[in-house]
This record gives sequence, structure tokens and C-alpha cells, in this order.
Amino acid sequence: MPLLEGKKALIFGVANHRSIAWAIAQALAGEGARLVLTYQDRMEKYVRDLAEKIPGTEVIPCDVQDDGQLDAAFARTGEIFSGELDSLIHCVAFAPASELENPFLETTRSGFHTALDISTYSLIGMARRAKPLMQAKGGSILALTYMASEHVMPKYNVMAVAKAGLECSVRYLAYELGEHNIRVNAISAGPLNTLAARGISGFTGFREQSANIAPLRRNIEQSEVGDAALFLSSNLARAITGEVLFVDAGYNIMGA
Ligand code: 0WE
Repeated sequence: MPLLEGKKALIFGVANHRSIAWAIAQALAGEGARLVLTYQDRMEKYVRDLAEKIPGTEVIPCDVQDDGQLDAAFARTGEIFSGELDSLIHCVAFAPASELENPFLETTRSGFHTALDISTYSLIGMARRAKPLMQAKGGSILALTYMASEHVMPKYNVMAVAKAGLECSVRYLAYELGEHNIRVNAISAGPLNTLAARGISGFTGFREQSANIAPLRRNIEQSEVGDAALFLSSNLARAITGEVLFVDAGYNIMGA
């Protein structure tokens, strides 16, 4: 039997065919999951075109900075999935470009606010709304993080603070939702060529360098994050919660 036969998944963060969220969508659907994808306004066309590749997939708008839109997205998801949700996938992050270019010392109050609102608080807001849909049978919540939350990576700046907060939120959510058999985990992915990474100067060189250092001597692919997400979303990971799983070809273990 497929790993996610009849399971219902809600995925935030598909922007285009390169999105990690899209790789996760394909991995979950490949094992029998039904999907709802949310999109940010300007990405509607890309997300609709992608959704058509997976029959039965529904697409709904959601700006994660707007509580009303989060309410509406979870209400609609409840309607589509008859009041049940098994898997919630959070693949959303943003900091204003200037905050990733300027020195960390120059981080603005508004840039900090935007980065932590979109990249960190949104997980808490989503988890609270997912709880009533998952309460009956339990469920899985998964977010994406990055190693720069623990080790300095030049220019990741306020996003590192946001990811540190996200990982800590994963632990607190795992604690509070555990009694409902709702598991909360994160995947810390190695660098991938996505829309989010393309806005970063010197990213290609950075990826080449990571491949040389990583024990597996290569970079990762989106599908490898998709497969790890499938595992964490499935019954195979039923005793795993509050965890950050590195999917980075081993890069994070290196000291030199
Ligand atoms: O989490 C990320 C990127 C997130 C991101 C990217 C952008 C670019 C466009 C957040 N906000 C924005 N804002 C924009 O205007 N990654 C893990 C990819 C990434 O970003 C880096 C990296 C890597 C890897 C930034 C500096 C150094 C390495």
C-alpha cells in the first residue's frame, strides 16, 4: 500500500517548478496523498499550471502575513478535505533583499519584522489552525530551515535569526501538540537553485563550494528533500517529533 494512501496534505510555498514545496508535493502525491496548494498572489499562474499535473489537486490563495487569509485558507481546506488534515507543509520564507545585502549590523526594525513575520510566525499561525483538523487522528507538520540558523553564513543575516526562531518554534509546537499525536519537524536542506536562492549574489559559486566540502561530494536535489519530507510525513516517522533533519549531503557535520 502507498505510504500516504488517502492522506490529505496542505502545502504552502509552491512558487514555480523549482520550488522545494513542489518537490514535496510530487513526493507526497506519488505515495497517494491528496493535495491542496496555496499560492501567493503573483504566483497564481505558475501554481495552477503545476497543480494540473497532479489530478485532484486544489489551489487556493494565501498571504501568510494576513490572519484573515490564513483563516480563509484553512476553512477552505477543511471543506475540501471534509474537516480532516494529515499533513501540513511550511515552505515559506522572505526577507527584504536589502537585509541580505547590507551588513547584519544594519538590520532594520521593519526588515526584521517582515522576515520573522513571514518566515517564522507563519508556522505558529498555521499550526494553530491545523490543530482542529488534525486533532481526531493526529498529523504531521513540517517546515524548511537552513543551517545558517546555527553557524554563520555571510549574508544570510536576518534570515538566520528567522530560521533559529523557526527551529525553536518547531520544538515548542512539538511539545504542545504531542498530546494530540501531532508531530512537528523541520528539514534543514542544503543549498538549492530555487527562486529564493536566485535573488542571492554569488549563489552559484556558493553551491560549487558546498559540493566540494560535503562528505557525499555533491549538492542535493529538490527531489531528495521531497523524499525526506515523505518519510517525515508518513507513519514510518511516527516516533519522530521536534527534530531537525539535515538533508545536505552531510555538509553540516564538517568542521574543516
Ligand atoms: O532561505 C533561503 C533563502 C530565503 C530568502 C531568499 C530571498 C532572495 C530574494 C529570503 N528572502 C529573500 N528575499 C529576496 O528578496 N535559503 C536557504 C537560500 C539561501 O539564501 C542565502 C544563502 C542560501 C543558501 C543567503 C545568503 C547566503 C546563502
